[in-house]
Amino acid sequence: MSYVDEVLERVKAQNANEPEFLQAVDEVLNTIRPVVEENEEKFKRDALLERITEPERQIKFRVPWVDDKGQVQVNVGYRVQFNSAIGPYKGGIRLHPSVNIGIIKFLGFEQIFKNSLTGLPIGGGKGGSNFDPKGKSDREIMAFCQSFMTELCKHIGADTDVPAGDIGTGAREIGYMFGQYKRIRNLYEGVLTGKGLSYGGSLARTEATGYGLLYFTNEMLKANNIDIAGKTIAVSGAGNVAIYAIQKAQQLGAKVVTCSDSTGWIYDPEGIDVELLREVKEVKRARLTEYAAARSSAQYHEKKNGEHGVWTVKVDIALPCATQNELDLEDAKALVANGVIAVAEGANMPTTLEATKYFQDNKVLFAPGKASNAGGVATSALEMSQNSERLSWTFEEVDAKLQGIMANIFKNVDAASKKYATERDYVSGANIAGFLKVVDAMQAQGIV
Ligand code: NDP
Ligand code: 2IT
Repeated sequence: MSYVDEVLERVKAQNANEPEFLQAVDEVLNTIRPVVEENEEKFKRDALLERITEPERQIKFRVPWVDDKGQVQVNVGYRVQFNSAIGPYKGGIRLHPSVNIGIIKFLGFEQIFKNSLTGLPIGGGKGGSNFDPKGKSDREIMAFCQSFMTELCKHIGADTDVPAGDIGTGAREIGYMFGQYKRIRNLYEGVLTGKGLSYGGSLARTEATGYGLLYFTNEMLKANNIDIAGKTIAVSGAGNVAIYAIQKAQQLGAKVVTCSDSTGWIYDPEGIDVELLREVKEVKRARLTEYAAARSSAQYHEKKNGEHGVWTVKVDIALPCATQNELDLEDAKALVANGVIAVAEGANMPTTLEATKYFQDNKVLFAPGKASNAGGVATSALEMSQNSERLSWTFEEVDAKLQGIMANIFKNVDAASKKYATERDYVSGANIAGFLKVVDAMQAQGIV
């Protein structure tokens, strides 16, 4: 049995109840085979793959808080510090009722390679809680965030581990967490990114993941002689990544006709009104029914079990920006039958392994999230740099750096796919390019 297969079996046996983590490991280990085979003996002796698939540290803690009725609620908090070979742990905090250790481990594992691809000195980590922010008052959100940080602050720091936003964690939550960190640790430092502009946040961090997704998509299309202008796009999600993906797609001359949230989806053949969407989602924190009510061209579809939503619409490009495994084989077949030419992941692992393979087999250009959504964490690293030098750069400076980083990621992913896999296999390209730097650093640092 090959070394990769041995480790895959071991990881499956040891993490049997963590399907998302197994899925992420399966994809990465299977695509880095050519590099592992070149170094099989050394990697095996050094247990390199065993080490890279085992988090350096996992923290699990109780998060008690008092709701508006005076009732005490208890959630579970997590931080997985996966790999610090190339820099302090870096990755977001997810607040969603579905959160469990397997989901946080999958996200932390993906983050190792994504962060490596940015070319910036950041290791991989992720955190979160099964807390559900939906329907909570501002005071309840603050109570939760303060309790969460009261424990988490013992384990993080500007040079140790720097959390940020993810599903359910935006500027409001980061603000409450930052306040509590500063209060307990008595340190004003860049311990979190995605901060407000008045207390150390970076311009363009809010937009960065969505904008970066479009910069990457555009690079991929240009390399294949395709113009994004005039193309029709389906976006899923209606959160931070989706909103700024829609905005940048429109700035590049494309037309985005869909978006979705956890309860329904919109088809708007005139093109999504992004300002209205921001008002509904960022300001009112309301459902997409409010978007449809305010816009006559929009059709609202309630989400039903087994219904395939935005992926049934005929489009040239699909950008899944909501959550993991939201695009399955049936969706992929529908998109291909409708003539889709490119799929780029804004979310983390939104496409199932079977759907990814179907796209690749059908010559659809496919950009994996760890490359195409890396603009968010890259700009977080730029926020860390600004905090360290106690300066703030202009929007244009940050945006220009983000564009350069995304173009560079595409160049490296493309080159790695050509060198080690097949041309246009950007999944293999991303995993290999991300892996090479981390492995080099791990080997240089000895058995740790
Ligand atoms: P938000 O919380 O801002 O938005 C998430 C969106 O997806 C919301 O519209 C939400 O619906 C919808 N959604 C969430 N979970 C589900 C679900 N289980 N089923 C259906 N819809 C769902 O999160 P982000 O935009 O920040 O994150 C979206 C994705 O992008 C995630 O996979 C995240 O890990 C990834 N990502 C985020 C980055 C960032 O910088 N924020 C960076 C890189 C990747 P509703 O409005 O009803 O809540
Ligand atoms: O998945 C991700 O890359 C993020 N949620 C952003 C992480 C970060 O540290 O900015």
